[in-house]
Amino acid sequence: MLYKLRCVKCGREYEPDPWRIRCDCGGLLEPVIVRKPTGISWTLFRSRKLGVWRYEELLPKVKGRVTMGEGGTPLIKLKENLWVKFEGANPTGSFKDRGMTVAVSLAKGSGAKSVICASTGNTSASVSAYAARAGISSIVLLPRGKVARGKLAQAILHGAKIVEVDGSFDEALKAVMRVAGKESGLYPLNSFNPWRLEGQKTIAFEIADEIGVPDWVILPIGNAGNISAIWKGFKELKRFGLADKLPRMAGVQAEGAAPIARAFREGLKEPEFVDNPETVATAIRIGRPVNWPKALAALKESDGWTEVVSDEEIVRAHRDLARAGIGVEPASAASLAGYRRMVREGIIKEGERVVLIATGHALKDPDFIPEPEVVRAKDADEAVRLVMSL
Ligand code: AN7
Repeated sequence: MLYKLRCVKCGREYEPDPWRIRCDCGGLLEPVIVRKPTGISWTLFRSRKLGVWRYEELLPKVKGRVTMGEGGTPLIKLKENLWVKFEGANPTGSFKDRGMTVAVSLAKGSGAKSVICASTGNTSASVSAYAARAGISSIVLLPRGKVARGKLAQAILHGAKIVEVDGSFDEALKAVMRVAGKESGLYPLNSFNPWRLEGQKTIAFEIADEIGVPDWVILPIGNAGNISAIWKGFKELKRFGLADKLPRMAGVQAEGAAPIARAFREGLKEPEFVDNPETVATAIRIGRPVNWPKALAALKESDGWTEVVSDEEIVRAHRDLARAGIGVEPASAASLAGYRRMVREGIIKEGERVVLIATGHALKDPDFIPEPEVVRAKDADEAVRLVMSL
């Protein structure tokens, strides 16, 4: 057996089981690889097609893969020592696909009647697409009026059953935690599902494969799954002799939804949750991040850092990335906004190599894109005159 499941709260261990999502004590579970898989090397990985399953020895065994070639996303160089990992290039336009290929494969192989999630949008887009691909139905719970248009469109397009909940994502997630499980046959795909995070750790593998381990990895934090997944990926590389160092992890949150960033900065043992989270970056409009124990551990273990950025800083970073050719959604722009603060504050030192995770595509949130300044022409002649005058 590749894995055992260990509770991050009480340490209790379980046999790996796709339906075993939480510890009996309520704590989060972490899939721990028991021993180094035989034969793994960069040479072996590189002999395979790019993407999540290139690293199959470090992932759960599944009966049949539900896959659309997720992962293998571009690492775009912005300038010397600064890269953007463009997760918008995944099949549904966000990093969530890396997790869903693993978790939906497990759900399908273990008799789930349906898959279910609460979502600020991207999880629901990915869940509904991967469920459709697997031929199982999906149920998505969304905070009413707070999901970006592109993401809602995806859930509709792929045929999810949609439940809108008054209140924030946190309220919707509460409902999922209550209803999901083996009894109902509803398989939960939020990031408290540890198997999903196994897929997301491949972001670390791809970065290390392409440029080696950087000094810093900076990403937005919402429900706080991704930061712990990426950190776990780097730790496994080091443990198995595939890397000789670890990066420092930096998490960025928006002013109106920053419980983890504040807890880390103030050295609190537990975050103070936010009841009415607010930010233009709706993806990370989350006040009670369920993975907070894993995220605080990743920040602490990696000698990491957190930043709290304003919506204005997010807007500016979003525009500047776009003007560099990289279209991301607002939450993803938080990475650049956080990087800028870290440089100003002297946290990132001259010559340090930094990777920003751009978690989702600009097309996810078309309403966030400013109104165009247009000139209008009634026919080709006038259009030609206008073009020449631009
Ligand atoms: C673009 O879709 O929580 O810290 O329900 O869509 O792992 O939660 C989305 C989160 C960052 C935060 N960037 O990641 C959901 C959801 C984008 C996101 C995050 C999300 P986590």
